[in-house]
Order: sequence, then structure tokens, then C-alpha cells
Amino acid sequence: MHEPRPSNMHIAMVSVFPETLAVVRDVGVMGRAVRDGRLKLSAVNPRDFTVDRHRSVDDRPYGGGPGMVMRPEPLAAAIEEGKRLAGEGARVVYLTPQGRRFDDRRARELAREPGLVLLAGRYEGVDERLLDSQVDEELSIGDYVLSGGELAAMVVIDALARFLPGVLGHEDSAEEDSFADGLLDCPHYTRPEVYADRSVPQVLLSGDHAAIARWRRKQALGRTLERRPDLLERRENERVLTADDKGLLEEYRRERLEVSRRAIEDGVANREEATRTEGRSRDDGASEVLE
Ligand code: 6GU
Repeated sequence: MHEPRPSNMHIAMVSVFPETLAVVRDVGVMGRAVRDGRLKLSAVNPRDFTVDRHRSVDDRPYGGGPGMVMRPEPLAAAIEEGKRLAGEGARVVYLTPQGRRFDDRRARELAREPGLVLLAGRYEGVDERLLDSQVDEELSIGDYVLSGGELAAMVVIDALARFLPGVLGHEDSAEEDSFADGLLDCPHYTRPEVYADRSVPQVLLSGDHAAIARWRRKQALGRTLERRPDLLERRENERVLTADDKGLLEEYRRERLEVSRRAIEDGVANREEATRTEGRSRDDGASEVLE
């Protein structure tokens, strides 16, 4: 069923701030992946491939206007060096707000590549001819503008490294995570049993594994409905939601409604509590009941 995947991956980031890569290289799950040799990370600085006296990587834009544009020649040479490190077949990805939106699916797909060259731009942008001739794909991590592509490149590295074989132990498998099935994660609890006047949900203390799994699924479905209804409306998810899931969602809705109803009965003094337990949701039953 599963195709064999490459046992490790080499990612080269092209950036004028190569030292930023340390943020993902040295810490946590990715630090371990690097130390275990499952993930190789290199940084290539285009400034090292300049030939002029000032080692300039940028220049003024043709046509005028503010800001500077990254010159194509040093970037092309740096990308070439990146490919030498990551493997000649490495896919070249440019991080830019103009790119296609990066998501869980793209992370899984990129994790199957043997190597990647991630180009992190700075300034107003990169000469378009460099993009046309050297870049395979442009990715954005969201609808906001960062001052450079480095953080975006590291977001991509972190997100896809989790799908490399052996990077996560089975105790924290990527398949258990939020988005593995297009849903948000359920809430989590640890000791103490009572904290800030709130108890851990009783079912989690019951030892009844089937009931716990059912509760978690219901919470994941319910939260997704409240916080990210767009995820539930995705076509692929409509097919994935079972009749059981639809039943759980209905149950979640009814329970939420019951919580608000009780809070209202308890009076104005408890309105704050209602707001709190109803969560940060925008369009759940509470607003209807309160009208
Ligand atoms: Cl990939 N780069 C930059 N500079 N800003 C971004 C981005 C990427 N994605 C969202 N904003």
C-alpha cells in the first residue's frame, strides 16, 4: 500500500541569512532528526557567489520605484550549489507570498522528495527571469507578508520533516495529529485533576478506551465545526465523515446547546461562565439561544 520512501532527505536553504537555519537545526524533533541523519540541512549564502567588489546580492528595480530586487546571477550560482548538496534532482522551491498556499497535503508530498532547495528571498523580490528559469514551484505560508522567506522556509522544513520516516516516534505519530484526517485536534489534559476550578472530563479518567476514543473524536469534530467550519465543508472530508461522525457532531451540538441553556437558567451572574465554556467560537448554538 505504501511506496517505499527515501530514508533521509537533504534540504538546502538559499539565504543571505544562513545562520537563521540554526533555529530548526538544533532544536527538538528536528534537531534529533538532523543528529540521527534522517534529515540533512545546509545553508547556502548567495553572497558567497558574488564577484563584484561590494558582494552585492541586490540592485535597483528597472522601471524605478522603492526597494531593491535580488540579482539573478548570485542566486543561480547559489541554487546550483544547493542542488549539488541536496542532489541534482532536488526540487527548487521559492518562498513568497505570491506562491500557492502551503498546507498539510503539500507537506506530505514534499516529504517524499529526495532533496529540496528552498530559496528564501529578501527585499522587494527576486528577478523574474531567475524564477522562470531556475524555480520549480512557489509556495506561500499564509496571507501576510514576512520580511524574508527564511521563516517560511523553516515552517516548510518543520512541517514536512514530521512526515519523514522515523522522525517522530510512534508515540507521537503524525497520523494522530491535527489535520491527519482534516480535523482539528481534541483537547488534552494532564495532572492535576482539578485546575483553575475546572475538572478533567470524567470520561478521560474512566479507563474505558472505547468511550475515550469516542469522546476525542466528538471533540475533534465539534471543535472543527466551531472554529474551522471550512475544513468540514471540504469535499474530501464530506466523503471521509462516517455516519458515526455525523452522529457525534449532532451529539456535540446538542451538548453545547444544553450548556448554554443551563447557563442562562443560572442567571446573569453566570453569563461570564457561559461565555467562557462556550469557548472562542463564533457561530455555535450559544448565540442563537442568547438572542
Ligand atoms: Cl513564503 N515569504 C514571505 N516573505 N512572506 C510570506 C510568505 C513567504 N508566506 C506568507 N508570507
